[in-house]
Amino acid sequence: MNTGRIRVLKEGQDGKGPVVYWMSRDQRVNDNWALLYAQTLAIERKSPLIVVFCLTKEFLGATERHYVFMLKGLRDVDSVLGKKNICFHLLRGNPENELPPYIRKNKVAAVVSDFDPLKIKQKWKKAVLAKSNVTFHEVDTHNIVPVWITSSKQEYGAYTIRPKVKHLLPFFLEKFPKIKQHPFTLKDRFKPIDWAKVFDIQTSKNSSQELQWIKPGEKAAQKALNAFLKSKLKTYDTRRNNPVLDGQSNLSPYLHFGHLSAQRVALAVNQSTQPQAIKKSFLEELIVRRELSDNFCFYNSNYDTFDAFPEWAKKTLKAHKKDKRPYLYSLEEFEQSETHDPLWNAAQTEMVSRGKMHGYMRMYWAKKILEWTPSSEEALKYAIYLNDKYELDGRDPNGYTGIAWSIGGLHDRAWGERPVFGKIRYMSYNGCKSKFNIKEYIEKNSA
Ligand code: FAD
Ligand code: FO1
Repeated sequence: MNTGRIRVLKEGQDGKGPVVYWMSRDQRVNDNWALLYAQTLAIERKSPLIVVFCLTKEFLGATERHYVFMLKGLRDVDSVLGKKNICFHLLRGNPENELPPYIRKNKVAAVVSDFDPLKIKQKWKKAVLAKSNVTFHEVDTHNIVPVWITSSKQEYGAYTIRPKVKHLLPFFLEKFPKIKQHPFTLKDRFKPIDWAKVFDIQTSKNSSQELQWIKPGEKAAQKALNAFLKSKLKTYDTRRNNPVLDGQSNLSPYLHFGHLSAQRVALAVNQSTQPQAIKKSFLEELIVRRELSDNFCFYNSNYDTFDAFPEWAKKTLKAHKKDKRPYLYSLEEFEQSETHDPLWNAAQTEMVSRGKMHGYMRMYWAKKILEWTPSSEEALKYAIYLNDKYELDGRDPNGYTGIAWSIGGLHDRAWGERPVFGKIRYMSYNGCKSKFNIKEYIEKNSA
């Protein structure tokens, strides 16, 4: 594996015990560079290997439907690891409280963690590092090109990061080795996880929270990828921006929870027999746009605030701060799809009921929140709150970046000046009407 993916966060004195992979973002066994690297360290040390996941009570507004999806994926991880003689341990509570005592008690030899640019994760990691002096490595197994390799600074936009990623892809878009049957066994067997109990504690009985259209876990993710390659990749470019067609891949929940590796998707798309131009349009989103989001969140810790907007955008939004808004809605009215605009209401309803708003509508949805709230700061807060509460792929760098793009012109350029938006790119109901059958979209997504 290309060792550029690994960062040494701490060189400590190694314990005699097992190597631990602290799993968080990339919740899968296959195609996981952090797990592969942890196994290499464990085999070198002739140590057992344990995967540890810290299950927190809440996470950035996640609701029951998100926890059910995630926990079902983790239950699969537990059973697949068991067959490889790798233990899976679920700690309850915040990593900063749970991990340091766990590391001490089990005389952990070394810890490998996966990479996540979100502030909450950086905070967890910093706190755990401060309280434990064991060797600690970090592996970016979410991006194809590790964030710190692609660029050492926040990029202006797709046009500046694209050549950097393209140049580095040949060194990182490599095949995945398989996880080995682990040769060293943990002496004192831990008792198996009582998953029924975990679900009881974390979720209430009403399984209505469970989404019917998408199954969680690594196997389901692989199936969804195969189905996409077989029947949807070829029309992706022409259908992906039409919200009444099911033209997108629907892979984002799997990528968000790490049930599927973007590298696996890219390798599979490259191997497909589709023409280059078709592959290119999908890979632009999957690689350039997605890795641009991690670049933004990693290098700009204000990623969920007005401060992260480009200077030109802050200036123009301030200049139009006092403009009269054509409509004003409260967070409740937005949340209940109670605006005057049936198209916007349909997008909100799609997100609440299905847990996944169509990508094209997310831009319109966020931009109208800017237009119908007293300030861009308030619009940002509302958009993030709703996006993280309802999107299955929410609570993700792609979300903070997509919202900052829509409301704050991030990674975009200035457009013709107009009330409220200033030079921020505008989207209108009539613009949508000229692009797709909004009547059909509204009917399909009415509460
Ligand atoms: P496809 O069109 O099939 O794309 C495949 C993959 O490419 C996606 O899964 C994603 O990983 C990546 N991708 C596609 N479009 C983008 C994009 N614009 N930016 C970054 N990566 C992209 N994406 C999330 O994952 N979580 C979010 O919370 C989220 N919130 C958004 C909010 C707003 C206001 C906007 C404008 C965009 C948001 N996006 C978010 C980005 C994009 O809309 C979704 O990634 C996409 O719709 C997911 O559906 P899909 O996997 O079927 O997409
Ligand atoms: N990561 C964890 O390490 N522990 C959790 O309990 C946890 C809960 C959780 C709930 C919803 C959700 O969307 C993500 C959650 N994550 C959790 C983080 C997730 O694995 C991703 O790392 C980030 O959300 C994406 O950057």
